[in-house]
Amino acid sequence: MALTIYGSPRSRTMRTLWMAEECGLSYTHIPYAYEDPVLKEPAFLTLNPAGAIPTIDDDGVVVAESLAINLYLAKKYRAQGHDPLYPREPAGEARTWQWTLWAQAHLEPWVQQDRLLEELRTAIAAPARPVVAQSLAVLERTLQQRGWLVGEHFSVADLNVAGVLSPSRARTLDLRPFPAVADWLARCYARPAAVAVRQRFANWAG
Ligand SMILES: N[C@@H](CCC(=O)N[C@@H](CS)C(=O)NCC(=O)O)C(=O)O
Repeated sequence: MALTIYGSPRSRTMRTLWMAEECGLSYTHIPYAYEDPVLKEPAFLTLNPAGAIPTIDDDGVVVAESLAINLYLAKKYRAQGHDPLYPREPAGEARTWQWTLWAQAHLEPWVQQDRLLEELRTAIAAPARPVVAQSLAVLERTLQQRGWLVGEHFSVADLNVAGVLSPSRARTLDLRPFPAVADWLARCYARPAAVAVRQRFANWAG
């Protein structure tokens, strides 16, 4: 098994590093930063035509888009055994996609910290607040009913949504009206794999 993960931990690649840790995978890490010109060179564009990180190459299977990568890794490497990260049944799988696509469509655009969007973010900060609150309320209602998003234990659905709602992003939000979200987020980030990977890359400057 030869897995290569491209992308700086100070980017969405952190989610993929977290998933690799959850799966207990060993990998080669090529920590390109998002502004590295190499991302727009032909060799990298062959891997990912969007010229973005994270991107992985798993024995020739090249996948981009952080949340798609995580679904792939969870399905391939942790769909079996105790507390699988990927559900075995179509219903659980559908709910996993549901949460993943929801996070990408309804959460990420409003909480992302893309430097290129700095000015725009400042301009939309006030109008974005109620939209974020609306999405957090969706999550709150769900997590008041259940401990984890899909099934009875932590899964890729939790990782993908918590990855979008990373601690640095969550710090910018007022989570007091959303205690179940705050509790769930704390449980996600207290997982040994989350703690380990965040500690490993805590002082990453790239
Ligand atoms: N939706 C994509 C976004 C990928 C993305 O925009 N990555 C940033 C770094 S976090 C990047 O590589 N930016 C450089 C660029 O797009 O030119 C994902 O979740 O992977």
